[in-house]
Amino acid sequence: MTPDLRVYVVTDRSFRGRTHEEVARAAVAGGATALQLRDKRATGRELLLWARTLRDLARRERVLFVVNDRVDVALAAEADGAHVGDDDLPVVDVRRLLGPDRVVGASAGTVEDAVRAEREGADYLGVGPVFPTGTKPDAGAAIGVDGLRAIARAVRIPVVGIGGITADNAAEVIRAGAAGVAVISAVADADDMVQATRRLREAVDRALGERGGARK
Ligand code: TZP
Ligand code: MG
Repeated sequence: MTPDLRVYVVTDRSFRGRTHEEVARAAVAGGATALQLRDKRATGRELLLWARTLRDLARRERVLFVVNDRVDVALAAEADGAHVGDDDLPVVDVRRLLGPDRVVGASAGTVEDAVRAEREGADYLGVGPVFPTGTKPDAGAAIGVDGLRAIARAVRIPVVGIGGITADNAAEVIRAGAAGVAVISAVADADDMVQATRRLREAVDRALGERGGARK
């Protein structure tokens, strides 16, 4: 399946006391096309409960749902897939565990990482940080839209930009070759999360339209 990654909202409990469910509901109401459950502090048991809640919501609303880091939780919750990075199981093992039909996402900050993840069986890449971000202190230096463009050109699978993306710079990310934008604080820390998601969706759809419908 080719996932719709246009507006990919990563839930986070670090903003304004909002829960994963509150962020996810607002995101879907505003037009998010994909949800990722991300929580570095939760126990496996807690994560599974949230994963089931978000999985139900995502199914009802027909958006993609993936679990960050934890392939076991993704499987137990029957999520659509999992997203892994350098500290998690290698993509090749995640693919083996999830099988051919679930979605495997991988983080990549360099062309080399990206090409390897594609070869190992990733369905899409989260590429960044595109812009500086305070949300992930260990994310490394921003690669800019030029870094993103180089990665998007080097692989055939779709890439989403992540890191410091807002409705104001989302179009640049799409113009650099991304299939969508992944955001945390632009939604989770917004005064109005629904409206913030809607603005992202409008910016992405407009930029994709101008690019000529090339939705890799
Ligand atoms: N991976 C690279 S940057 C980042 C992650 C998880 C944080 C993105 O958060 P924000 O608030 O959208 O910059
Ligand atoms: Mg991870």
